[in-house]
Amino acid sequence: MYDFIGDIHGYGLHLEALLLKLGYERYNGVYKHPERKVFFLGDYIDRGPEIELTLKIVRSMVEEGHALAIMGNHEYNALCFETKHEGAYLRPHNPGTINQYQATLHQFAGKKDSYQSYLNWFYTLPLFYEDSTFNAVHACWDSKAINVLKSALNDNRLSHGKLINSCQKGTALNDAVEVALKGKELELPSGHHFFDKDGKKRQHIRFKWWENPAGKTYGEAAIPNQAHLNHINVQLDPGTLSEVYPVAHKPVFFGHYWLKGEPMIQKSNVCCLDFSIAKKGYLAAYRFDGEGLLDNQQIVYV
Ligand SMILES: [Mn+2]
Repeated sequence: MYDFIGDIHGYGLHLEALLLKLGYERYNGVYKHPERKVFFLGDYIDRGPEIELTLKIVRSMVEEGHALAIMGNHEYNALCFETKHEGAYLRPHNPGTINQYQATLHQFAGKKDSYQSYLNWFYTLPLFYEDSTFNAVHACWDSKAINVLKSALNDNRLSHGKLINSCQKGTALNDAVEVALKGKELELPSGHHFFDKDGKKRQHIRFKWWENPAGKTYGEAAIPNQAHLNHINVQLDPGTLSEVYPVAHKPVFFGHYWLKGEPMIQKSNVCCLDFSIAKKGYLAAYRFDGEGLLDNQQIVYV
């Protein structure tokens, strides 16, 4: 069965420590386990000090059949940053996007060929994965978005052409990629905003898509929690309420949300494994044996 691992963000030495803790051993440069495989949930690059090591470990495990890996928004953003269409980059090169990508650009400076081979590899990463016992996606499992991706993509993967299409705002494919890789957001009532972990002004909150936000405050619905928004009640336009991941569904695994504190599951079938290794937090894994009800005892972290 699978050991799910959340956002690594270039913390390759922590990844090695976590793999050893999970009982994987390195043979001929590749980590493997006699009975188990890793399922990597995306966001391998950016921020941390060992991005190349991280990519090397993940890719070699996938290529030798010891792991599966899906795409995170950072790999998607990297492809968009590096791809030109009609004279412009799909992801504009401005101080904000360069800043987010800085560690990767810096660590691969002078290693263009090696980085290009990883960019090519990013195209092989599916945007989501559906198994008979679990669902996995980088940020948000929403059946409408997943169905759009299923019908638009070949084998749930992007091609060069689909990457270009996926950047066209207002299309179903763009919406679906945004939801699956970056999660769902709620707009704050006019006049309200906050500053995120990078000091960026935000007028939308990321919210817990596995709970109904109706009847909550923005602070309660937000992930991670935003206590300063606890006095404002969520206002939803009728009809805009997106689905809530049903309690009776098979477990869903994802990362993306920069959770704080000791790693734990969110609900018995909802497991976010991003515990902010890139913000002095933890790199977390869930040892999954096919159970329908998840259990905090199965979480391992460094
Ligand atoms: Mn992410």
